[in-house]
Amino acid sequence: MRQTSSLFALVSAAVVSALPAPHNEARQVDCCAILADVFPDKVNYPGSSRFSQETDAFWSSTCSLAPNCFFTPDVTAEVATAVGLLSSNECRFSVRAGGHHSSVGAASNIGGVTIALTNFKQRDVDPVNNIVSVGPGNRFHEVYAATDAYHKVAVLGRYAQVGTGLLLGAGLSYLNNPEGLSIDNIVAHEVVLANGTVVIASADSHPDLHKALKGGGNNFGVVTRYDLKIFDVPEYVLGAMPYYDNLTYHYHVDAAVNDKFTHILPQWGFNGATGQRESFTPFLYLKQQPTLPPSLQPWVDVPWVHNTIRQTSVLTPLAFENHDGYFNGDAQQQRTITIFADREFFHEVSDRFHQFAQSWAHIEGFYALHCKMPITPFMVQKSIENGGNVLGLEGIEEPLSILYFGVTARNIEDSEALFAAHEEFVENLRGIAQERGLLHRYIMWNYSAFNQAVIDSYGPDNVQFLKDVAEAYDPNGVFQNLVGGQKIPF
Ligand SMILES: Cc1cc2nc3c(=O)[nH]c(=O)nc-3n(C[C@H](O)[C@H](O)[C@H](O)COP(=O)(O)OP(=O)(O)OC[C@H]3O[C@@H](n4cnc5c(N)ncnc54)[C@H](O)[C@@H]3O)c2cc1C
Ligand SMILES: *[C@@H]1O[C@H](CO)[C@@H](O)[C@H](O)[C@H]1NC(C)=O
Ligand SMILES: *[C@@H]1O[C@H](CO)[C@@H](O)[C@H](O)[C@H]1NC(C)=O
Ligand SMILES: CC(=O)N[C@H]1CO[C@H](CO)[C@@H](O)[C@@H]1O
Repeated sequence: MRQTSSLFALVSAAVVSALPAPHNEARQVDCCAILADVFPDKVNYPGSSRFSQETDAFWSSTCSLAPNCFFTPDVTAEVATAVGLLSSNECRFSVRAGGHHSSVGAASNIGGVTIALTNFKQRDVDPVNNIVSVGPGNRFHEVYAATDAYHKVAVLGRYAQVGTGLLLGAGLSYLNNPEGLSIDNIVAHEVVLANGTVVIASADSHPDLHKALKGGGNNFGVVTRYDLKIFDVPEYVLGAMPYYDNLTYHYHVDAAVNDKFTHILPQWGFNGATGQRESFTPFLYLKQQPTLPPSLQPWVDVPWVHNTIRQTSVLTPLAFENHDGYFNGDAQQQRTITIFADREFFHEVSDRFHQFAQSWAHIEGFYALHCKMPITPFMVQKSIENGGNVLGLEGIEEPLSILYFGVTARNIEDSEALFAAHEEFVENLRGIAQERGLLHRYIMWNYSAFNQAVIDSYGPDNVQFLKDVAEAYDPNGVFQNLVGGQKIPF
């Protein structure tokens, strides 16, 4: 098990308070043993190879923590039995899909049970009704591969190894400009509720729960299947190009709005070991074109070192290309704020982040990553057409930009000071954005840190709606009190 002893020392007071309180400790209930009685082969203790495998499945070393056991169910009925037992015994537990959230305590815990959904590999394509049914244990490259076979694609994350937890928070995807966020393209969720009941949540069945899950994260149950819309795709133009703020601004206010076949992810990185800025900007065009479309042309008119532009009709290779250079096991912190796209502020943010990154270059394995990603009024309109979500973005009249900031350190010992400085940096930027009237309250769940108030950022009406749904489906507050991560502010 990696670095467990140092981790205990480094989990700060703030982090501990974000983890649920150990309800049953006084009663000495052995929650792993309760599960092992029923599922002797599916409860994995420290020392077993499966325990190590599940520990290594977390992207950030700060998130793997030290549960007493990993429970590795194969089918929904087993999740249902287990959740019923964990709830009734007041056991702390966590739910982990792909393990790529960087928020400590979101998908594991210390001394409790972590349900690892690794074995839920269903990916059934229904090309007639244009649905793919996806088990939560899939990584996105597996889902891309399943639909590539039919020349279809779902509104998924862009990186090969990222997991389906993305489908509970928001979901930035290649298809955002024409189809909206990932959460808005889910037609049904199969959910295990706190009392072990299994329900299908869709527009026709438990629509309130269905809507609450579109942004509500792990607050309502364990999702054991997602039915996702899939779309026909012709050949794409895709590849990767350098990062330029002016072009990024142009993308937000022009290409993303006026040419919905585009998708661009402008990424700016700083490598501490080389002191070099690096940029890698995946882009694609969702329409067959003999030549590069005008909306992408500016990105090849600037100087670039290497590009991989090609025509293709499959997306799996792009998901791997994007993921190149990302691996599990470093200490990671991600933070995010949302602003209205602004050319001058875009430059300023990049300059300030570069200065910040330079000041941490001495730390082993240091890497800093920054992205600016649009949410356009059309995307919000799509959400409304598809039944709505709980993010509270309705009414925006100009493109928003999700500003992502991530820092990486090789050693967990370096992370405390780095993460604190990173927080200060992002909070300072938030203050500047607010002063200039550029701040939007939204905090995207998937790029948030544990102490960013994500659900509060959805606005009071959505918070009230989520409270009502949580009270209806989980009256004892199991997912509020026993499961960590971003909680509803009760
Ligand atoms: C390299 C990298 C690339 C990324 N790229 C993108 C991107 O292109 N677009 C984007 O939008 N985001 C992206 N993200 C962010 C990503 O959306 C989040 O990290 C997301 O939480 C990943 O889901 P996961 O299943 O891998 O994580 P996990 O840590 O396993 O899960 C995240 C959270 O969801 C909960 N959860 C997961 N599955 C279930 C379930 N079935 N039932 C109940 N609760 C559940 C967990 O309890 C946890 O709180 C990226 C992150 C990384 C590290
Ligand atoms: C960005 O655009 C602005 C306004 O058009 C221009 O003044 C500036 O020189 C551009 N910067 C770069 C680096 O191209
Ligand atoms: C389980 O919880 C749901 C939602 O609160 C409720 O409708 C259902 O009746 C409960 N089932 C049992 C067996 O208690
Ligand atoms: C899309 C999305 O946000 N997915 C995940 C993002 O992170 C949260 C917080 O842990 C998860 O619960 C979401 O499932």
